[in-house]
Amino acid sequence: MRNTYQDLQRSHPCFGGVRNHAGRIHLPVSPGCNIACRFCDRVISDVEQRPGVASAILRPEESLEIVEKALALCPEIAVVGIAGPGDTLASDGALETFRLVRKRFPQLIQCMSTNGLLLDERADEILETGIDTLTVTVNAVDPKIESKLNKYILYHGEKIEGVRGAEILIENQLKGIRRMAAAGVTVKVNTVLVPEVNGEHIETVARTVAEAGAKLYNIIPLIPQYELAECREPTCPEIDAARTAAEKYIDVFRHCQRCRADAAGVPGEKEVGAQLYQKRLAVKETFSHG
Ligand code: CLF
Ligand code: SF4
Repeated sequence: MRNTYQDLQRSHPCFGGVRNHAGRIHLPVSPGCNIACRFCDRVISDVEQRPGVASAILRPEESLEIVEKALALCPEIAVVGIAGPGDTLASDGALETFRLVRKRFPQLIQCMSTNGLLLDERADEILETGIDTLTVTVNAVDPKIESKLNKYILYHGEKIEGVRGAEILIENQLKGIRRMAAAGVTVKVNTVLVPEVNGEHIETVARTVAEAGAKLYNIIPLIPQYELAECREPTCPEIDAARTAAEKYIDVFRHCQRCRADAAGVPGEKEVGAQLYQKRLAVKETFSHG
């Protein structure tokens, strides 16, 4: 039986309206990515090809010992999340890890994050792992806007650029959200707010994902880097306005810490990742799909 949204508001640090002081550990088992967000430093997605960086990626079987140590260091940890550094469905590490963790630590809530390109396609496998919570990063539901945030997708062996790639991405994200929500998984949607690009579009995204079955919405301010290095970070009033617009349709999460893909501890309160992972992920500002 999966945890309900009501349970999760008490027990999951990213699904409560008020801070609940619960902890989470991220297991960095997903190196590669299958889309090209314009704000994502490609160092992160190319991680697989770089020997110096690959050592920071865990193998699924190594995760168990890490979780064990994390629980000893931080007993508040209630959630095992996988949020990168690439996409959780672009390779098999995340689903394999969830299966192993479920057997050894059945008490922990399992939380997966994805860009959603393969969500519908891999839904049965995901549901079989027993995850409780899912986050899908949906930055736009209009392909023209999405194409300004995403350069291309790699889909079934093909590189599909621009608006066409964005159309497929959005369609798959929404189909996937509907399917997972209908199966009883609590779905959160993250949107990276880039004022010049999707600033006026937040309300539409929030309404659309709520209609698809998402329960919670999280607006993540852009970290200006890579191709969007010239864009500005949203101001506090802009973030507030976006949250207010979204809140007409869906609950809004307000305590996001933009966690690293190898974070561990209580978000914003206690961080034990550095003690846990001998080498932190060799990436700059890690974008977590959290
Ligand atoms: Fe991690 Fe994300 Fe699960 Fe939370 S983080 S995979 S939902 S357990 Fe949380 Fe961190 Fe914000 Fe993410 S504070 S970046 S929303
Ligand atoms: Fe992939 Fe995430 Fe980077 Fe986008 S932000 S390219 S989904 S790793």
